[in-house]
Amino acid sequence: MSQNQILCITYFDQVIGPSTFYSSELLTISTDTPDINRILEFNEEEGTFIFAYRKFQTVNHIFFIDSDLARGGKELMMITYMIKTAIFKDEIVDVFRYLDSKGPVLEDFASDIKRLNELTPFLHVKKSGLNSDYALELANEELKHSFLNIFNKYFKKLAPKYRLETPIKDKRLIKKIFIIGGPRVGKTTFLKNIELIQFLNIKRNDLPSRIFEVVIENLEILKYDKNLSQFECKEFENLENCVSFSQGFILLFNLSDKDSALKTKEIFQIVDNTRLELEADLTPILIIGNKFYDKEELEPEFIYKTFEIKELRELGVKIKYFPINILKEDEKTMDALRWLIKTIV
Ligand SMILES: Nc1nc2c(ncn2[C@@H]2O[C@H](COP(=O)(O)OP(=O)(O)O)[C@@H](O)[C@H]2O)c(=O)[nH]1
Ligand SMILES: [Mg+2]
Repeated sequence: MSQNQILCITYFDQVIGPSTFYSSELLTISTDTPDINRILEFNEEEGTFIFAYRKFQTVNHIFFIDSDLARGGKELMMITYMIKTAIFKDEIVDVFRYLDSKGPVLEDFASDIKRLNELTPFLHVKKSGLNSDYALELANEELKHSFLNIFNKYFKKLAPKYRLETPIKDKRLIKKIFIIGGPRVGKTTFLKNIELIQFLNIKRNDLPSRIFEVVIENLEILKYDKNLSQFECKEFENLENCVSFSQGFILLFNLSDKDSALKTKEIFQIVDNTRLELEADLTPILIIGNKFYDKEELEPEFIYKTFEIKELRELGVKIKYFPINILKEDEKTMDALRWLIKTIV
């Protein structure tokens, strides 16, 4: 089976915690796969859910097996099927629909696993201190054989009949939302925090919010040099290309620091001048004043004036200002992002 698909079974070991029971491929940091064990740590309800994670999109089924040996009388297990995809809107919808449709297959798979008699006693064999990638390696031949029979049967059922594999994206189709701001205003913190919020929200299961999560993956900090003469993003080393492929901007500054607002505006002005030279339309702009400390905050009037919010709005630009402590106010952060994404999607 191709590397673009992985089927993985995890369980909650009473001694070690979340552990891999078996996987079609060893999951390491370098595989770019989500931390499945962490998913299991945060979820203890039976059910099927989809989780979008950078390069992998996953469908997961959590289930219990009755067991006299387990604390609470139940073993906790999870089946995860993931497909590697690029992160652009249209394809992602297809992949999600596909994963969504595979929920019942995961449920049948779980029923078959539950019928493996030797499984629950085996889950309680002490495995700590033993060096193995998967718990299954320590099982007897009979359990291994019967488990792998089921595993392979369902892996086949899950595999797409047609190629879902995403080709290398044409650079011209790349769309970016750039985070722009002066030094130490919280750009990295903002990005990291959004990833975390997304992770903790994995239970929200409707298709629009999944697409929303995926759009988040197009966020990127626009890099610049000290003199503001050189700009680059992951794909492009000049400002013209970065701007050409932008679909929105997030302007970030420190809400207690006037100079920080002016610096962010200065940087954005260079970006916008390039946009004007390219005769491109101005894409939506989200402005976030990051509330850092308990210090006094800049007046909204100053911010409106600095960023020319009123004038731009009159020109038909979608632009909105939100004061937020990006480190603490997750809900507000997501509301602001939701506003931006709604104007784009
Ligand atoms: N108290 C507080 N500190 C923050 C906040 N946002 C960022 N920081 C801190 O400010 C520093 C600069 O943040 P960073 O994200 O690296 O800024 P960047 O240079 O714009 O990427 C770091 O030490 C962060 O921990 C915030 O909302 N509140
Ligand atoms: Mg940074």
